[in-house]
Amino acid sequence: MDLHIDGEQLQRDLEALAQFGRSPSGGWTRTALSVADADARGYVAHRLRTLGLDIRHDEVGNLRARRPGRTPDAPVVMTGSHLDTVPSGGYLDGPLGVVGALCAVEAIARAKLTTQRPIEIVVFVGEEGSRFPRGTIGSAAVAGDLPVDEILALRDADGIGFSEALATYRDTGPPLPARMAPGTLHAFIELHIEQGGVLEAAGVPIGAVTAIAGLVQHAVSFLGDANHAGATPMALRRDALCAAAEWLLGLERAAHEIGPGAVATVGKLVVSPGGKNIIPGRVDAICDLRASDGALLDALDAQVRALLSSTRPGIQVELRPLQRVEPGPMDERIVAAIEHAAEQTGRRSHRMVSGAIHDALHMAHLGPSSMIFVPSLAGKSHCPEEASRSDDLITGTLVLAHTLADLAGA
Ligand code: HGY
Ligand code: MN
Ligand code: MN
Repeated sequence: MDLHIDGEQLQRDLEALAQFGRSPSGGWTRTALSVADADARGYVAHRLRTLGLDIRHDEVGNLRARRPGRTPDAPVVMTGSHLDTVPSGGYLDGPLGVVGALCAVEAIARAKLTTQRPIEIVVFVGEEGSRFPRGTIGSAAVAGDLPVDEILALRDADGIGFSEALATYRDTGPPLPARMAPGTLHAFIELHIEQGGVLEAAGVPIGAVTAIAGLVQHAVSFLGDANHAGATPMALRRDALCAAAEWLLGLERAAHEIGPGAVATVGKLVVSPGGKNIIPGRVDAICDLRASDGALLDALDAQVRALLSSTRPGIQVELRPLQRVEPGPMDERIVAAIEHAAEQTGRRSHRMVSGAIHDALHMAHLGPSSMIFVPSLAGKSHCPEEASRSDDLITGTLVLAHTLADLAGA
């Protein structure tokens, strides 16, 4: 099959999306259902229209655009990713999977290929969890892992409801049901940057993802006693920040000791009342635990809780579970299709596990799924330095096009 990716169009699309949500502190901050997110999604909708696709939105704001197949109601081959970012994140995490899907379908159309099955591009809402208490919102809704009414009831830190914020998307007309019926998905493939350094170190341009690590996130609060920083003797203090610090270092030690593939992070921590001459009375933190194996994730979670129960005297602790997504395998048939597509383009590929979580993890609960990774320069991601070689971006998109054409029965 002779498919060709318009690399300049791919670059133009990435640059167009990068106009939305630039952060004054560097990088991009495009939170779910923000104006910047809506503007980026509007650009993608415009590009989907130029492809002549049938565009719909669903109940939770996912954008769905379908290219019909010769057998219209055959189970669909889906591809896509997200547009929202972490605070001061990069411009490729998410957008590459959306723009790559656009350019891959464009290449299939340019080659005048019809396919047995429909191909559908999806833009998932709220993958990063930067605004609402959890992430992978759109894909969890499509896969039926999270009820729609629970999503619509989510509230952000300012108390704004998800259903209220949906208005920012300015969608018109009746929405599709978010949940896809079992048996309607033939395959799901997500193109994504690796967000690690394995492919770059191996000098291989394509990763075929065999499994995705799972995630547990908790909100943890330490309640001590705010008091005068100068007049309060050390023996009389109930310093919430020192208690949190002891827990944090215990968390780090636990992740090291539990074994490879287990990682723990506290990226968000708020000290209150926050005066430089006040003993911290309260600390609110969010811990993020990951492991590629369910038992490892359980062991890490148990350690986090055990450490909290041995917090220093005089400090009260509260733990509020935010999210748990089980680690999961990808589908061998889809992984093999990605490897075959890479071969067809004359490229090597490398089988690997994803340490980052992705929408594909939920889609795998609905039907056979996998991911195509492209190398991240210096393994950096979730930061302004996130970057990849443009040749690799084009290669990943070309492999996606071949995989879609193959699985959709071109
Ligand atoms: O956190 C993650 O792994 C993903 O980037 N949301
Ligand atoms: Mn991310
Ligand atoms: Mn992502």
